[in-house]
Amino acid sequence: MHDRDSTLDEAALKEAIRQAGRELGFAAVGVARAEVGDAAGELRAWLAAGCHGEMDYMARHAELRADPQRLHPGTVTVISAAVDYLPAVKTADAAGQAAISRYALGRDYHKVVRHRLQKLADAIGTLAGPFGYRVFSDSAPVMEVHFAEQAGLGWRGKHTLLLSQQGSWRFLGEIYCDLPLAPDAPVEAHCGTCTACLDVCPTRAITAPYRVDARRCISYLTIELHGAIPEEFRPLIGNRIYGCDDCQLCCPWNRFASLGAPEFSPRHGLDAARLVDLFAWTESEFNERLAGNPIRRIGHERWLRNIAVALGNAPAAAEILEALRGRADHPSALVREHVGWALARLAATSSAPAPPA
Ligand code: B12
Ligand code: SF4
Ligand code: SF4
Repeated sequence: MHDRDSTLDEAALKEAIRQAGRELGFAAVGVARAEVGDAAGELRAWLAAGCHGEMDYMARHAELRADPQRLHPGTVTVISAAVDYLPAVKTADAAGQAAISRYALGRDYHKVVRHRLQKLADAIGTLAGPFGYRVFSDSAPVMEVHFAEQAGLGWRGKHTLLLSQQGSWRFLGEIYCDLPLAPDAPVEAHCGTCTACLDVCPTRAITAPYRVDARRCISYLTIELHGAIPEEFRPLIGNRIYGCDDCQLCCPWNRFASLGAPEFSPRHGLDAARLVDLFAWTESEFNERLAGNPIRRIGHERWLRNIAVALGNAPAAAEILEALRGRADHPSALVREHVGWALARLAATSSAPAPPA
């Protein structure tokens, strides 16, 4: 294994790592054994049921996900870390306003979290001497929620996300390493009899406590899915054009959440943007304005697809009809089809008889 320059004992080293994590702005840092146990079987069952939809990488890398040593040889310990991201946002309730998931309003977390983890790994190297490691944040087949739970960072909420008494608005990241640190103890779960997240989900994607069928989840439909959004879900998507926060917004524990780092604050007024304005962005405006933001990954075509659906769910105002008609001849068949759907829906809803007074 590695040589230790330091005289720190195991417990003192772990405390020093936690302290270094706090200094780097992590909300929590904990240690887990690099073993996935029963979670591997549950992952396989979820895949066998087809819940991953078109996310082929989930099936392709299942064995690496279930076996940390295969992903990074020599790994015996997972240092799990959480970063708060909740931005102070304006509400997206006004008619014609776009709803973008809170995690995607500012800088891309993949880079921010991995950069911070690299600094934590450097600090650990100073404390413990040279060691073998690799850092991740949603960047490789790693069972992030499982390790965070095992490391005592919180419990798994019924919505499947990691939840703690400080809420769930947290990104997760890990350091796989060869330091034989003693694992922390998992914390007790505090969902109790609450089922708010299951009840509130607009598309009934939380099909049972602790199980999300991604094919029904608005986050999957607006971010991961490449082709047409199934028609049954379009009216339920409302004005959500990128991701969905509903199962977290309703969670009672999120009343105790802290605001996140300034990097995650909304850019370009994305927390209060109008659908018609975002729909008017050209491809180069999309690429320029969203440089460094996670939304850029879906590309301009899917951006227009998503906004077309939201416009179809908005009130049939003249400027909305005009914006949709302006994209009716878009070169992409995907965009044209969603624009056609939106125009037909607005025509049907605006000609429907008004309800009796
Ligand atoms: C694939 C993925 C998705 C998919 C699938 C989500 C899912 N729940 O599986 C989609 C695109 C839908 C998605 C959406 C979102 N995601 Co996501 N996603 C991931 C990813 C890459 C893998 C998750 C995974 O392994 N899923 C596979 C299934 C099998 O795992 P699981 O649902 O956790 O199931 C476990 C248990 O619940 C149990 N289980 C499964 N079925 C059953 C059934 C029963 C009956 C029981 C008892 C148990 C059980 O076994 C499983 C294995 O332990 C992780 C990053 C990572 N590498 O881990 C981020 C991650 C989970 N996502 C994250 C976020 C922020 C989101 C969104 C909030 C984004 C948004 N605002 O739109 C939503 C939330 C939706 C939700 N309620 O899950 C964060 C969550 C942070 C946190 N606090 O936990 C992560 C950790 C990324 C990160 N690094 O921060 N995501
Ligand atoms: S993110 Fe939205 S659609 Fe997905 S499970 Fe949560 S509430 Fe349901
Ligand atoms: S809404 Fe209720 S059931 Fe869902 S994660 Fe939060 S506490 Fe648990």
